Amino acid sequence: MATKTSPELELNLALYRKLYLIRKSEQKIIEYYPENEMKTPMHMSMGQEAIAVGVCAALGDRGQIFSSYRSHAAFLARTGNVEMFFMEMYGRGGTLTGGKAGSMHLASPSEGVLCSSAIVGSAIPLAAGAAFANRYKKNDLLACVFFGDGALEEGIFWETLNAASAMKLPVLLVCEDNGFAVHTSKQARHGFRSITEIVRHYQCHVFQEDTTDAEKIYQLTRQAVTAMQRDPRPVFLHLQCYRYLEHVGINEDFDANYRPREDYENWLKRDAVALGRKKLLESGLAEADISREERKLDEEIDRCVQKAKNAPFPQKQELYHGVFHETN
Ligand SMILES: Cc1ncc(C[n+]2csc(CCOP(=O)(O)OP(=O)(O)O)c2C)c(N)n1
Ligand SMILES: [Mg+2]
Repeated sequence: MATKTSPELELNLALYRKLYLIRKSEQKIIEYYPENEMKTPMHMSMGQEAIAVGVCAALGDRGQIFSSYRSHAAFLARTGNVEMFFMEMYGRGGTLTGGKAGSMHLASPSEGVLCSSAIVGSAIPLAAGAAFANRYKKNDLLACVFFGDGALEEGIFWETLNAASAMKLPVLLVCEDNGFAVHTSKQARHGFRSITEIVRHYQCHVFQEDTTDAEKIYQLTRQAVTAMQRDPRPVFLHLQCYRYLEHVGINEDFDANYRPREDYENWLKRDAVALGRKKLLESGLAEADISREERKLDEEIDRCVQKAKNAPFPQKQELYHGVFHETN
């Protein structure tokens, strides 16, 4: 293990483990998806991992996460449950969602992920509702929702921001701004210059950052939570990122001509996983120690992939279970 330890090194190691876990899990998906055994559309988090990792680490066990269909990073950052992750990718049973969640509806409420939803913006009011319930029950949970820049065009974002500001709901609204909704840039879609300029007019806290450093996002989220607790109001956390792969699927898409490969190459220079590793080396952790951590995670991912591939499919009678309200 680490020769020198400090709280800062411990934090960076914990963040790096999650960054590595998410990146490698998605690389496994890329490796195995062509076998056509994972029957779920894939909206990959690759390139955006630092946001979920930093935010979820800052919220810790108190975090109640809501997410979109691009939820791999949020799910793994909050739960670390690689086994359930691959069971769902392979549509197997043995999880709460019984293989029906796939990639787009990952949820494990007992581990802090309350829902992921494929409808753009639809998880935003649910998180505000959870914040309302938390305040009513006087518990110390922290409701937090991740959504893309496309959700800023949805009425439900503005309605929730308005209601949550008026009701002073302690909810974290985290915008993962990768600049695109499918293939359309935000410049072509947004009738405003700056989202944070507008949101600042609401009675909420606004934080923003353009970084791939999970530690910086962690610190910013801690500041946001402190602000929210001192002065209960929603937080709008606006974070820049870049999606490495196509909107849906496992491939690159620079030949689709809606964004240049140079943008990707520039973002890659500050890749979150590489940066996390570099920071560990700089803080004195030996290469061999980092590699040992990585091997452990690789083995865990391999074990979970094989377990999922060999697991039985759910029984036919499970098909509608949990889909419709059951009265008896
Ligand atoms: C209400 C709704 N409208 C349209 C769609 C189709 N759709 C799926 S993803 C997407 C783009 C969303 O972009 P963004 O919110 O920026 O998220 P990103 O994919 O970039 O993470 C759209 C329009 C949808 N799923 N839900
Ligand atoms: Mg987007």
